[in-house]
Amino acid sequence: MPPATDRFQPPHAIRAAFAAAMSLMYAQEVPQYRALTDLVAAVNRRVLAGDPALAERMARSGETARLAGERHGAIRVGTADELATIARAFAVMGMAPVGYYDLAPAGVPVHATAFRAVEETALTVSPFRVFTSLLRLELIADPALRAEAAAILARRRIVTPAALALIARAEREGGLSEVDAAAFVAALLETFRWHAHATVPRDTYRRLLAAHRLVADVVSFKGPHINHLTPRVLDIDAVQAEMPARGMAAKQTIEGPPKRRCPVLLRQTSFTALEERIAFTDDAADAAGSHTARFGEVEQRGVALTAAGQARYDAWIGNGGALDLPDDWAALRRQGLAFFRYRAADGAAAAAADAGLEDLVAHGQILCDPIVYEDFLPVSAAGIFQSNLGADRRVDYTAAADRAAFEQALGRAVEDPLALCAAAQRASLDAVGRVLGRTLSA
Ligand code: OOG
Ligand code: NI
Repeated sequence: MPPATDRFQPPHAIRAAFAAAMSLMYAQEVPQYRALTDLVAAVNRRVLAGDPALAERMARSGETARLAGERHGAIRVGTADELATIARAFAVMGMAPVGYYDLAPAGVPVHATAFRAVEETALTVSPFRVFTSLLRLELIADPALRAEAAAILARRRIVTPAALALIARAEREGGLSEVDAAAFVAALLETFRWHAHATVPRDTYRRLLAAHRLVADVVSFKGPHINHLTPRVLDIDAVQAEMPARGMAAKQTIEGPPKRRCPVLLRQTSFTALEERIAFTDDAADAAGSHTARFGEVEQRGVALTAAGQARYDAWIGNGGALDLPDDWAALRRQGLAFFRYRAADGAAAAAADAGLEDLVAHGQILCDPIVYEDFLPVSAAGIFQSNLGADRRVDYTAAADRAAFEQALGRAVEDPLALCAAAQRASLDAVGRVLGRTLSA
């Protein structure tokens, strides 16, 4: 008998297959998405060809392999039950909730997490992430509308019975066979499909829309349609500049840190949401209404910052001025502002026994590469939401963040992004230490 796990498809392979299936579906649904991924592929080829050092570093860290298929997407769910179910579905694919994002201060009545792989090797197989927002119904001011929205949401089932059965089997048996995994991917895809038929009459939609465009988007449809899939680009300024020539209306500004030689965190831009024909339940003919929800986005990822580095970024977001972060890999590393992955150079075992980490790095015995930021930025996410919801009217929410309620809905605590990066850096140092026969600290 083979060991039990050999019967199962690795979760990371299921995630990769799911990401590919989502990408295919979205390209069929939204042709502009294909135009965007074509542009990104062209820019990435150009950047790698023109920067051999970057190409080498990315190949070494496994980033080149994942780059072509790298995507993040976003969905918005309506209830605690829906969030819990989605969390179970993503767990089958090795995706855990990482981080808590409160969007209420930015006028968006949701809080969110990002489901993604957490281990380095798993991220290399597939870094696919889904930014998942939960509607905060309590932020709908009108109690009657709030109750109506809750009742509408209570009636729908966003995951098919077939997908639910396979989730339960994976939980019960510890995984899915290859055949079951393929069936699971196909069944789960249905949850994120676009439906041109709203589940509500026109007047209900209008009232939900008046409360907040996002409320209408979450409540009026059969399920949480994927609202964008974002490829990763190595030069976002190039994409921003070239989008119009390819027929895409780029958002005014790029979210996130300024352009730098040494990219940090995450920079994002998007093209505005499409106006799509939809039909209400009381429409005599099909597709008499319209709805804007789905858009296109690109992102450029840089190094993950430590708490100290993040504090400087947050200060810049809060106060403006100049971003107080050295634009130099060595300085970022030595000042403890960013996370790095260390590895021993070939032949490093023969290194002098009493040299410290910095000596060994300086002498090329130990090499280091920036650890990619795998998460999201709340202010940027708010900017992406806003540019796609339309800035017709600004809603102000005074409610405080409610991480406890979010985690209760989720059925577990979210993982801490900083702790994950610190652990990755630590593990790399430990591995180098084993090669060199000593203990190293950053
Ligand atoms: C999610 C917006 C956030 C990002 O990349 O920051 C996001 C949404 O519009 O549902 O995807
Ligand atoms: Ni996004």
